[in-house]
Amino acid sequence: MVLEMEDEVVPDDLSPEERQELDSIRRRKQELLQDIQRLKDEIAEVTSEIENLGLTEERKNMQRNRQMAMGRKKFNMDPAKGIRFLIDCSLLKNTSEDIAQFLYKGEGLNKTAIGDYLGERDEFNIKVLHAFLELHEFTDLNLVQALRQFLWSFRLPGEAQKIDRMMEAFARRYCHCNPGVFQSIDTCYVLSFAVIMLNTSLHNPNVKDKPSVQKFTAMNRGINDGGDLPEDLLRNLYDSIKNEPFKIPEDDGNDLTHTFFNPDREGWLLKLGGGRVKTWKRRWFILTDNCLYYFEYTTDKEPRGIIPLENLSIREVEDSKKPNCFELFIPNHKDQVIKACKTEADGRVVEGNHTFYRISAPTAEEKDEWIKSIKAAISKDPFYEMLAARKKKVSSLKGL
Ligand code: 4IP
Repeated sequence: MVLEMEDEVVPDDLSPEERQELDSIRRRKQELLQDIQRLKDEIAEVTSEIENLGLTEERKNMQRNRQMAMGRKKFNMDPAKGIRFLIDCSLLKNTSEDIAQFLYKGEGLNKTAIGDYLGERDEFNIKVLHAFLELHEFTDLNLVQALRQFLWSFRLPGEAQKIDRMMEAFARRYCHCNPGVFQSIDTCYVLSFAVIMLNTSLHNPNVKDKPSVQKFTAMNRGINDGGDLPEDLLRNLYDSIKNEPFKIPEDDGNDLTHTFFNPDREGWLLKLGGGRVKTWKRRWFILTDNCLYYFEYTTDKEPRGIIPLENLSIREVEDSKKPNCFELFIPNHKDQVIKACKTEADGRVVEGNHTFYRISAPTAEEKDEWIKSIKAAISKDPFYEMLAARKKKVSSLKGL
């Protein structure tokens, strides 16, 4: 845009000085008009830059949101990969605090995946677990209220060792927020399990024998480092659970009254046949519902055999032909046939004839994992041994 000078009427009778003065005024006016034009142009330029800036910022935001959504999806399928992806996209800092915050917020995250990540044995995951618990505020909550909050923030994994780590971290945090309530972290840990089991006993329809409050208090005698916990405290916890069962995330038909009793594992193993000529067969094993199933192929609908684990024990054994062996047997009944069934080649289902099942795993690690999972299934209650050890610890302090 060009600015034009207005037409002016100039009198004829101006003196030379006045004319000079008038010229100088005109020049100044012209300069001013040019300055204004320059400023207007500059303003237009800056405005357009700001608008463009807004657009790129918006585009960047959109990209960030897309990556975030992708990271959440990845996390739900494979937690470690999802976290890696978000760190690579600079959407998460590689610190236990930042990751814990992300899991605690839990926006768009599957709570089973959160539980799996937090339960991992890796040193860094354990750090995240502790940072995650720091975010939980348990001050002045009773143990049941704190457990409700904790168990709602993710889904407890089925594996006993993972649960052990998570409950230990919970107990530590609870005691930190509520000093003086329990003599030790172990006491808090043991009582937390007692409460979770009480929840199962009271609300699982398969449990016929519902414990009374007297039984609950009697069962927890001596757990406060050898001493008793106040009866009021136990009674309150009992009433709270009785009136309202624990609510856990994602109702996929597996609530907390079942979660603890379904350790799952599947994989290829070698099994020694039960016939006169012993042959090793590669079978696909599935451990579920306290039974060991084996299949010829992973895609088979019907198992070749089913071994109920009730009354069986498991031990590691050496075999001259195969590595990483373990055996299922009936304790103290060496020659008794194990109750099991198998499908004959012609499709008939018959009783098994093994007095022991010898199994070989592909690696030592897998052998250990299988033994651990089968032990957990056999004891029905995967925490039995874990808890027994702690109980022994907290009760043995009596008299010290
Ligand atoms: C068979 O050997 C297989 O090892 C069977 O395993 C086994 O049944 C048979 O034991 C054994 O004789 P051959 O195939 O060399 O004949 P699978 O059923 O997995 O194929 P188990 O009881 O181990 O399932 P007997 O005791 O059923 O004969």
